[in-house]
Amino acid sequence: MEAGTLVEEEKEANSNEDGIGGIYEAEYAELEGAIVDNKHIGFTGTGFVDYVPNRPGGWIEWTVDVPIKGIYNLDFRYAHGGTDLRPAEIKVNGETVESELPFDPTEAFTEWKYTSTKASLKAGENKISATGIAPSGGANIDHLKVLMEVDEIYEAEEAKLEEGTVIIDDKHAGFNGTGFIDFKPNQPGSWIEWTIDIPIEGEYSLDFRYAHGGTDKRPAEIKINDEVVAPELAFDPTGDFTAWQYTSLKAKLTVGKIEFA
Ligand SMILES: [Ca+2]
Ligand SMILES: [Ca+2]
Ligand SMILES: [Ca+2]
Ligand SMILES: [Ca+2]
Repeated sequence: MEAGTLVEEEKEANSNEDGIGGIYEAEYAELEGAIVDNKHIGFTGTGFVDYVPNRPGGWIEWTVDVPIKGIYNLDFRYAHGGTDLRPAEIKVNGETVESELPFDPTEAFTEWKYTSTKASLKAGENKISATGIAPSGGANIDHLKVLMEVDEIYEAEEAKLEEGTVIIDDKHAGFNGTGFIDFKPNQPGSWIEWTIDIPIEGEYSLDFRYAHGGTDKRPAEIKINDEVVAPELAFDPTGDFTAWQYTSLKAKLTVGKIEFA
């Protein structure tokens, strides 16, 4: 099972996707040597920031609030319809984390792409800035996405198992780790229980990797800390015992035990 990404976390700043963090629009950030515009389509929020005038030194500074300390991806969504390079200096809380992050041409001012770096953020408010350093300043910036990925794999063969109702096997290729669990004998009621650690409470995606070469349906009941969160999660045929697929659900996690019966 993959205890995937934290999907949602309540916070006031903007929207959120696939991780701890969120999207911070450039047009709501603090600006110097830059203006808010909306004349090129495709942006999120209400517009984008254009470094105006086109010369080095303009900056955008976001205040980013994250719930826990850690390494975060900083993804800057931008467009640059010119042909020159428009790198920016990225600072976090006054320290340079990337002296020349590339913001290369995207072919059109309506073609938005991400350029990314990583930085350590502290819990609470962080100031993140992008200063245009090219002779013509920076690219047009739509938003900053700040995301800490929580992506852990928990092997079934290392989980807690009920003796006599499951076996650890490795006879079908394609598994991760050292093998897989086969519910054996084939009867209802046996279970796998994972204990998982998450950095922060929230809604996570739980992805179970499985194979089922038969034609019958093999749903499972999913419990978290003894509470049923999915009475019948589908584990439909995958066509072959070596054809591994994911079946997924989203659930709120605090600290965890995941039972699979
Ligand atoms: Ca400009
Ligand atoms: Ca925007
Ligand atoms: Ca495995
Ligand atoms: Ca079986």
